[in-house]
Amino acid sequence: MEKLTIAQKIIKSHLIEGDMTPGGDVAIRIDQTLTQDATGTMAYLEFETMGIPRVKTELSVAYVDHNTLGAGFENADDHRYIRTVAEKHGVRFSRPGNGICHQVHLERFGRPGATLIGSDSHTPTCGGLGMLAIGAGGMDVAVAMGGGAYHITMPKMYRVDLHGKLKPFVTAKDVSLEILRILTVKGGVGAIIEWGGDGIMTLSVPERATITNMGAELGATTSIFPSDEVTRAFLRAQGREDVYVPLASDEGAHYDRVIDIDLDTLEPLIACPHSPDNVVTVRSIAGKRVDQVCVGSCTNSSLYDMLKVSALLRGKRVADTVDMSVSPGSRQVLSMLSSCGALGDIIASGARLLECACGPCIGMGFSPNSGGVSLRTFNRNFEGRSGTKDAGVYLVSPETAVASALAGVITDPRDLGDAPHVNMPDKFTVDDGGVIMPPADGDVEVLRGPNIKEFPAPVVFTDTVTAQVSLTVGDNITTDHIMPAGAKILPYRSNIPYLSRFCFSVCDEGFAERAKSMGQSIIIGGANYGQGSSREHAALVPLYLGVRAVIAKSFARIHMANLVNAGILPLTFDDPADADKIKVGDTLTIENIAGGMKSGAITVKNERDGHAFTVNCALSDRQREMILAGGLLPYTKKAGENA
Ligand code: MIC
Ligand code: SF4
Repeated sequence: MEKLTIAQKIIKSHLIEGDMTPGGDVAIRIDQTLTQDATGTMAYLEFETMGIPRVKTELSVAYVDHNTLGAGFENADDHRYIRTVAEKHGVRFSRPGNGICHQVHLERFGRPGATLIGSDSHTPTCGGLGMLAIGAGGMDVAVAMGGGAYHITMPKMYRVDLHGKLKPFVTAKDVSLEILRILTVKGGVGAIIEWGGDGIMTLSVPERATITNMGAELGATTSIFPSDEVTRAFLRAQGREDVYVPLASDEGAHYDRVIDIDLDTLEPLIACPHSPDNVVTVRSIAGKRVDQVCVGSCTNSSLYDMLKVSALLRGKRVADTVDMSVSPGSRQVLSMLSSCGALGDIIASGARLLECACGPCIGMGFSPNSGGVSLRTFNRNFEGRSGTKDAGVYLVSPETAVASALAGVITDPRDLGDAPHVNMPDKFTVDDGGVIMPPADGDVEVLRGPNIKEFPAPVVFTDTVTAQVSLTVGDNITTDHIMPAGAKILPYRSNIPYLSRFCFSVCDEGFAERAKSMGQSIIIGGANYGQGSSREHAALVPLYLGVRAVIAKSFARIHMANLVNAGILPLTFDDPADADKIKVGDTLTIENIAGGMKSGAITVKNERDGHAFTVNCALSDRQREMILAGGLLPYTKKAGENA
């Protein structure tokens, strides 16, 4: 009999079409979806165009956790739109303040063996309880809510085996940083990472979720742990043991790569600016001044993390020169911290309590001072993401965060003496009052504010495109470069024309105007173009600005899918050296697009010097048709008409 990995088993049990050979296109049935508010407005606008009265999934949840500052009417209007559209179509609505989507989903909704897609790149957090949880663009989530299949390129399987047990003050976050050090931010592209080995029995579900969460930073399709007695205990404590099923890979299952990590020899680690894989030991940079420390985010905001933080802060004060914030991941975490008294220790230490939301992680407040050094328990430290362009953001464990906040300089937490022992409750306090259930009849008026604008009209491809190059960029361009977030811009996620002014503003202030004046244009990118967030705005905004194709050395998975969904042609250089020969303002002719997409190779000519080069087009049949139709929405409409 065929020996399967955990992910292969879940894919097989949800397979609608395709063959499971790595690199092939597979379509899978989706059991659950999640959206958050920064990508959700778009996803529901897209869902509405499909004309489907009620979602067809087992469960769909709309969270509000990103845009919670409410500096103007925009956030409140968008929340009201999401609440009403969710109620109308049978989606549960997790109110602002109820918590970060991934933390709440892990606590209350995720289940082993099921499939989840979410319009957020950290959706793999639920892989911590044996779920196949994948980040996707809003359009893909809209299609899944409507009962459509989710298409992915069948990934390779990697396995990471953990051995032994973590030493005091060394944490699951350090495991995440270690694997980033080994694999880098490109190392997981095209792969699903399964975690195993005897060491995983020592890790609780929230710790496992810290690890699967940061698999997003490796570029992996997702990451997954087995579902075992640890999973069962977590679900029981959440009052949800009924959804438990055991899940393990078959003995002898094939992995394309196996990595071993010895937990006993790991040390506290830190990712230095401006990339999560820029990892060194905390010890090696200890003593550096720290201006700000932030604890929270979907990576490290569980009750377990917060109890450790509180125990380490007990009876101590944050250094005078440090501004420290703590954002618990969910209302459940916050209320349990408060009822056991641990919250008091955090408050007494001088740390500032922020609401249960993404907050500083996405630059929604708490931006560091000019040139500041900020230590964060988060998952991304891309340039400018904190809201302060010249700040240096470092990623650490909660333990390292507290040790450094107390000392005012980067400090190895092992210098604190004895590690705190925290007792986890056998039962979490369950109160799902923060999640509004949709009425059965869907008789709800959807309320839209003036901030909600139309999304860009699709463009159908002609066989030859001649356009100027509007931008050339290097490797590892993130979606935070393409379409920045932060307190000033994030409220406009449902207003593509306004957002477009800020496209690529982090690296090239003149891009938006230039692209617009060119009418239609082409972007030249490096390797791993579009890593990071799942925001489809990083494709919709360039589409609005007239970008027809992106030619890169390689693409990150979700962004490439978003480009195709938006009807922008993603092409890769056959010879990466050709990228360096192209300048902004050059006119490129892309010939025989329909035929080239089929054969997989297209010829591009640079009209400036006559240089012709080959680009590859690795698209599935379905994706090719999508491009020719002008993207996923017109394609879905057409498919519906032909059905
Ligand atoms: C992020 O961490 O970058 C975000 C904000 O959660 C994004 C989604 C978004 O841009 O709205 C993500 O990771 O997908
Ligand atoms: Fe929110 Fe940050 Fe997690 Fe993204 S990475 S979902 S912004 S907490």
